[in-house]
Amino acid sequence: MLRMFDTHQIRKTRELSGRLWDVTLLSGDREGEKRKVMVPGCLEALPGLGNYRGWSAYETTFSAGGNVRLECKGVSHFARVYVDGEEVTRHYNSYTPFSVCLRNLEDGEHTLRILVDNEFREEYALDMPNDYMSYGGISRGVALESVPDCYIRWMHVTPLRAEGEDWIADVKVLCENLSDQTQRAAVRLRIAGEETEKQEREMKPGETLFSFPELRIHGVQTWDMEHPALYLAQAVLEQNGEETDDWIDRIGFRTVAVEGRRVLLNGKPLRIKGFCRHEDHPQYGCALPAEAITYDLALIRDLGANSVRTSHYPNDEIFLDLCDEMGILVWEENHARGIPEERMRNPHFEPQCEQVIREMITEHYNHPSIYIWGILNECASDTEYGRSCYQAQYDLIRSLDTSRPCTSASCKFNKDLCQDLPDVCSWNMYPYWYEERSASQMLRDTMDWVETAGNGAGKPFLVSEIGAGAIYGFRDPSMDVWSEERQAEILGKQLREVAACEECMGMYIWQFCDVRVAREGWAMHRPRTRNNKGVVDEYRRPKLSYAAVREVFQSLPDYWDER
Ligand code: ADA
Repeated sequence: MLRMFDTHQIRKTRELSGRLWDVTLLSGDREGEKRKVMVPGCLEALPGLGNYRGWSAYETTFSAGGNVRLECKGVSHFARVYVDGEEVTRHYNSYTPFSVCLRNLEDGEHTLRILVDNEFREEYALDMPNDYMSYGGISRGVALESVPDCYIRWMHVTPLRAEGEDWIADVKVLCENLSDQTQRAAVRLRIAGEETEKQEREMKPGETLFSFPELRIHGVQTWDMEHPALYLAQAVLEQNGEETDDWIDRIGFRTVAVEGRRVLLNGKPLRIKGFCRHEDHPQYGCALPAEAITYDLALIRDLGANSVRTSHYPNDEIFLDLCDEMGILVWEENHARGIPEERMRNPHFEPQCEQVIREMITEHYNHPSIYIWGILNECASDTEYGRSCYQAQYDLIRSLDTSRPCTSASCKFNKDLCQDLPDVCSWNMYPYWYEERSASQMLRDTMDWVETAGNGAGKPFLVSEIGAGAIYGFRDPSMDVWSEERQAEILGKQLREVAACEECMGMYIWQFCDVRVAREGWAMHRPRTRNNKGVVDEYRRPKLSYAAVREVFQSLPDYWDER
């Protein structure tokens, strides 16, 4: 399953995932070993391959002819894609989709071979041994589509404002002409069941953008957390009076704005009660099926939370689709955790970060649940060079999307040079855990500094991480470190103290569930080679802190003006 709804009615599509592929391991002492592997899936979730690093070759076959568009939703970390033995594209970054159009493929059976590498290498600047597991494999779905020479690449719908019973929206549709001749084509829109406008154009070879500003959409409901009303938007491409291609996405009508110290959803000041969540599961690695993601979201809802931060990379669209449906707000961020200046100076770092941002925003633009974009968690925001990267990435986000605010999570107290750049100032803090100070004190100190020397005066302030660790099943009434009792007590104190601070718009708990960490590098020193700050363990079994969090979160309303 690639999405929670059909994305085409006219274009013929087929999923190449949801089936077994042949995999040959190509590295180390397992070289030559063959397996049948479910795609999507992670190599490390297979018996005996829990720590496999290196190259592997995934193979399957498909029957098709004519123009074929092949889309991979995520291959970790690096993919080289071959059709009938010829390399057709390559892509780095595990957490964003990529596609390739093959022109005039001969009718018949073809082989698809994807070489996958999950090694840590200099040229993969965003991956390093880290406080989460960098899994390997074709970890998200693969689609095969038949497209005409002129086809639709994407459609972006920007809800602008409600007017009585209606909504006003901007729509942009990007089309591509794969041929070397100019062709005439029209794009027609059907939004929320209603035919709207049609535009006809000459399409030169390459890309053509069709823009539909200020469209009036009649009688649609506003999307919000309580009533996440969703509608289908379809762009249809017509040539010579025939419908030749289409693109369907699911949209919600809502606005996000920043006003003073608050982020407003449809004009109402949001109070964030959230969890940071890694895509991680002992059985599936990072390739959680829809059922497992749904269970996570059900727990998150039960805990009284209203938001998830996709730390530290863009997530699978199934997760985003489910958040759209369940009215759960999403902070989605690019792929970077704790990267020091030295590595930010790697010549691949900036282009790779920017590519992730481009792919993330282009592909996920229409999700109403995404209310904020994040970048560069705990990177070198305390150096001039680091600042230049933050600046460039914020500029890029703002050039791609003006309808959402942006932020980044910092831990560089007293040294951060970047607080003037984001729309929301976000801080990771671990009072009572890594720090002796109380949560109220840490919050006060950080906010005072951001307001004055930090150059972030007057902006919304968000706690982007707060938490403590516990090992599931370790009970100790004397509250020793790693006991469930100690985590429950610390989290209860942290949350109550943050909730009492009205200038702070909300908080994200680090983290939803325990996760595997790299066995290479510093993180391997964590007990069990896991980051144990989950409120549930890796099997989603609630720790004592579950009840403590639930009590606080459920007592807090979703908006600041509701008492
Ligand atoms: C940081 C980081 C997280 C995690 C956390 C921790 O704040 O952003 O990824 O490593 O610390 O558990 O210490």
